[in-house]
Amino acid sequence: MSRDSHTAVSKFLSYVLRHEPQTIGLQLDSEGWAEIDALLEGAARSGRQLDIEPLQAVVADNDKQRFSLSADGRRIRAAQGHSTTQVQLQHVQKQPPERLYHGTASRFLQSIESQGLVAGARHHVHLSQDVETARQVGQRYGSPVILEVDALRMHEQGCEFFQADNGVWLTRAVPGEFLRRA
Ligand code: HQG
Repeated sequence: MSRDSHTAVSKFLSYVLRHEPQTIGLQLDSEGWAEIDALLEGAARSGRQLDIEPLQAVVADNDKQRFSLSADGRRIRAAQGHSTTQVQLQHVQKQPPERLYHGTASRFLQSIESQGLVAGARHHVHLSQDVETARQVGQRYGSPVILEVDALRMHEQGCEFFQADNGVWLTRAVPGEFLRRA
């Protein structure tokens, strides 16, 4: 599969598995799982020809392991990043490392200084284990800025942290007192 069509399939899967499953008449369970047959049928009904092989190739090769298959191979879900209220993924709670990182754009800094990090449309704030990953996340929105999060101290004060199947760290919000420029 060409890189372009790989990206197109990945974007389509993100759209229906994280945000708008109803646009193809797809039902996700509360853990985010969809029947692959129903997804392919829903895609076809909506005029999008998607076959099982490219779908499996995107799951296997995805640069960020965005999608997982169930053990029986019949269901698929997005690892994280949901905004649809159909899903309340029970991520495994975990003690975070001392520091985590958040990449953002300089134009958001003023607002982040006054409100801390908020989840926005997604269910969680996304944090990275290393500075380089955070930089890649931040540069999607403009000139990147890296914020360091006192994750362990937050955790010790009762904030829950989760790690998604693909290693991304998640928490509900990060108050300003736990943030500094890296
Ligand atoms: C910013 C991609 C103003 C926040 C990436 C971010 C990641 C605030 C933007 C994953 C704010 C939200 C998530 C505040 C936070 N005021 N701006 N108080 N608090 N923000 O895309 O973390 O390709 O929803 O800094 O690689 O950028 O989708 O979150 O810039 O892993 O798999 O509001 O999405 O992965 O943007 O990215 P997003 P994110 P995928």
